[in-house]
Amino acid sequence: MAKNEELPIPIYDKLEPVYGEDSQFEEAQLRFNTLKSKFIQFFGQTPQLFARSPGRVNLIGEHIDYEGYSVLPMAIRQDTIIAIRKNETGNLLRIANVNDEKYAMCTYPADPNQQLDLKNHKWGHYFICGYKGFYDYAKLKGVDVGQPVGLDVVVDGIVPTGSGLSSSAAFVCSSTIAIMAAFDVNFPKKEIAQVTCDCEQHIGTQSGGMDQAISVMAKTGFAELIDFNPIRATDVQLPAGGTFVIAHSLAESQKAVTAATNYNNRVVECRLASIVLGIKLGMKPEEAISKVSTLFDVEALCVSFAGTHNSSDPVLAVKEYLKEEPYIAEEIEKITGEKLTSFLGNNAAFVDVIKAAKQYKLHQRAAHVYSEAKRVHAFKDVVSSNLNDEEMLNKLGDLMNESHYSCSVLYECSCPELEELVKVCRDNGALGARLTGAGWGGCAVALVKESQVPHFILNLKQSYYQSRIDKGVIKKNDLGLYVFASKPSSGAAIFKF
Ligand code: NG1
Ligand code: MG
Repeated sequence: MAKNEELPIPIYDKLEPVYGEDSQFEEAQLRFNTLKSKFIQFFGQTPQLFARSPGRVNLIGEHIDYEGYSVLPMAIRQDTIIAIRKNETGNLLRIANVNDEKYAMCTYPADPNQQLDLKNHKWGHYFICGYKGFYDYAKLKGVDVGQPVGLDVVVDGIVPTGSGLSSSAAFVCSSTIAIMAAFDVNFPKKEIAQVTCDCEQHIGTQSGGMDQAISVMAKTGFAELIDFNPIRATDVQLPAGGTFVIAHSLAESQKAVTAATNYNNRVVECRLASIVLGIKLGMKPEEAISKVSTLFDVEALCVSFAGTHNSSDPVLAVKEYLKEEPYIAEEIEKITGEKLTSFLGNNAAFVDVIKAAKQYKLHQRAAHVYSEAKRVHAFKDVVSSNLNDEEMLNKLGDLMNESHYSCSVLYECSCPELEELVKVCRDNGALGARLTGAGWGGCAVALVKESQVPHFILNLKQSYYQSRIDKGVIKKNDLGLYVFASKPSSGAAIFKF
């Protein structure tokens, strides 16, 4: 049997294979009906087909995918669904939303070579990422998809935005898959995972490939260990008796807007840390600059240094060769013998980072990445060990707590609301709790004994959300959108009915 990642995106003629469980099915039916009638209302025709792709919660492995390290997320039930139709006589991409009060229709030219205006962020930009990705990929594969034509599209997304649950990847992946299906092509999942990962970067974040990989390759009932270069997914069966509860801090993290000081800043810090480590460990500066781009690239050097101290821990090299005090640009330039703008300058996102950054915390960022990468494998090892379920759950909780500490203290991607929420989770009996996704706002994920989940959620409502309801930050009736238990859900799909 072909491996899951080698298979194309499944095409269904009914909703049940994806939404077949309990109340989910009815909700899905309602959403698809609304999507279809909105489509007719906007464009006067029925859609040609639908595509869906889910959000995800990352269980462990934060801010290491873009450094080449494996991560361990699971898909959640919340997804983005898209209705699409080719408009052969048109030359516009018309992108509408079922929630047209919040998201007004966006139009773009039907031109795969258009550049996105990143200074003017529009919600439709994510669709264009998928559009550009589709054409780039078709070209790469030598598939003739003809002259560009118009596309009419309606979107319905229920992954909360700015929450670290990857609403962006759900949108980009469902867009790319809808466009592929509209042009009657389908590629293996692992290839679509790579295309969507590359094309989401058009939005301006130099992100890794975790979100798209899990959104495309997820399987009901499993978390996945995602490896990169090349992208692969390995099923991870979670121990019985534990449930992951997702809780929103209510601080919205607008990653596309804060990229230069937050997300891309960390990508640059990791790049600089890896180059400096490479040089300190014996590479010529020109060689390090041209060959090293991730901490993964210099791990072997770090490990061999550690070996001289009877250890295999790359963090030892970090401790030896990267000072704890932040570096200023001039200090790094002295080591590399080249201006930052000269070796990072061909990437517009990096130029923005250099302009905004006053200093670079190379030691802390590298220590986070190497230690977090280890925790991912420890998590996987616990799950496949012969410990009993309870022992496993306790160990997984500990790893999640350690991961949060590292994100918070070394990577500094937490925020006061997330700190409070994680503490509230632990105080209320979570076996472990951590921020999930990029951070700086968004959600926490807590591992809770299954039998305690209802009580746990109730306590969270009391101790975290009630005061925010009183202040009018959220409505009481919306609480279910902000705190919920989640099971591992299925990945992307196409529907033709
Ligand atoms: P979120 O913020 O959940 O979209 C981002 C990146 C991931 C990964 C995590 C941090 C995008 C599309 N995704 O996730 O690749 O780096 O942060 O682990 O930017
Ligand atoms: Mg995202």
